[in-house]
Amino acid sequence: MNADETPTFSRRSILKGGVASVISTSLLSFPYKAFATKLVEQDFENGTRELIPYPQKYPLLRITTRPVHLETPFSYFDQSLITPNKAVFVRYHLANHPLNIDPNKHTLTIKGNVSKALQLSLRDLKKRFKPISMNVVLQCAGNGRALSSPRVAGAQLGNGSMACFSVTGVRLADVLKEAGIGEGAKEIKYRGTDEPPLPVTPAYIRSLNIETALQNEILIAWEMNGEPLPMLNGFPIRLVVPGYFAPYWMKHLSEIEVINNEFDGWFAKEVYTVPDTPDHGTTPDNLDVNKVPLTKLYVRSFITNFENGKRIKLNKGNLVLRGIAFDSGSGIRAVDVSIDGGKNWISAKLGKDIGSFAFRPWTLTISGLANGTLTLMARATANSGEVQPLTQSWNSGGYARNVVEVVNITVI
Ligand SMILES: Nc1nc2c(c(=O)[nH]1)N[C@H]1C(S)=C(S)[C@@H](COP(=O)(O)O)O[C@H]1N2
Ligand SMILES: [Mo]
Repeated sequence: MNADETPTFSRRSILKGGVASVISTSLLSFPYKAFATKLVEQDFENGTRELIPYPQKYPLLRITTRPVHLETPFSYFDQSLITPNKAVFVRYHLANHPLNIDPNKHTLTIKGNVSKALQLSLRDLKKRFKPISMNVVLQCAGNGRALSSPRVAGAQLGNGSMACFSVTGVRLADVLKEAGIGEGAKEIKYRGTDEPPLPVTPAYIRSLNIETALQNEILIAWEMNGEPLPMLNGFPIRLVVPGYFAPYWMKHLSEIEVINNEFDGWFAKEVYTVPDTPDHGTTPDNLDVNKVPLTKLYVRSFITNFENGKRIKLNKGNLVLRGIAFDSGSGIRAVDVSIDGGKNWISAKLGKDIGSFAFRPWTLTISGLANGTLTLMARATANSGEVQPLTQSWNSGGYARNVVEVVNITVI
């Protein structure tokens, strides 16, 4: 981490000041060229976003202010495989999310069908369980929603609601085993310290079945990229569910209850579901279909060094393409690239593997190109055999987009 990554304010001042009072001060540096502008144009209708600085964050694309909802400018993904903490997107459902948590007072309660209920401080977690670090991809279920066709309601997200970073924490399984899961337990139901703003608003509560919850890679994490979690990304602890969509990754985790039934709360049963059809799609005139919860990430890939509509010059006659790919944890087997809109495909060279739950970088250099328009596409295949589709199935939530994205560029 270089010098300009050092926060120019103390954690204490952020927490005390709250988000609203510090937003107007220019505390943040602008180390990246993309941030020289105040507006970012994205390639979909009504895609212009303001870049807004928040505490512990570079200026990010504003989606909403209350709750705070920010996206990472896409150009960022070309600058480093690991997303710096300051660049990681932010999303909340409810306006009353915490702005101030004392890490010495915050506790995690484990209760319900357990032989020994626990109340653990951050210190207890660090002291009593074995810490694990791994690289993971966090992706919002609605990442790319604004590209849905026909358009759908909900936060109009480009593809900046994803990130890859390292996390450090302890295994959820170790903590659950310490509490002792009782007979007949079916799920864990868990929440953070966010409070619903109105009595009629459902709290943000999620659940996972016990079998999944006991998987080794699920962590209760306190560190991101070697530093405490930024406030807006879940300080002081969040659940990390590698390979699963972000709604499972509870921020400010405060309570886990072991239950003997299936939790049917609003945020578990009503949202984050997709049609129970083979491609998980339907049509706008057929919304009355059975739904299944969205769980694991779908395989995706992106070209990161060109955005749609750009006019570019070749580098010594060469076109150099760079990008990333990820899936739900089987790892990336191949990325194939087309420059002619999908007629011909060329294998890209996969870069360093930093973990099967992380972004996998890839590159491809194509030489001897003439001037003109190129239709670029990247298509990833996971080790599981899952391949990105060439056409996107549609669902009313705009969830789980993973179609091969098209990037048109003109060589001049
Ligand atoms: N406590 C809490 N955790 C939460 C949410 C929330 O609203 N409250 N939103 C979830 C969703 S839908 C997303 S996309 C991710 C966003 O994580 P980030 O803000 O660290 O990017 O947090 C998840 N965990
Ligand atoms: Mo999300």
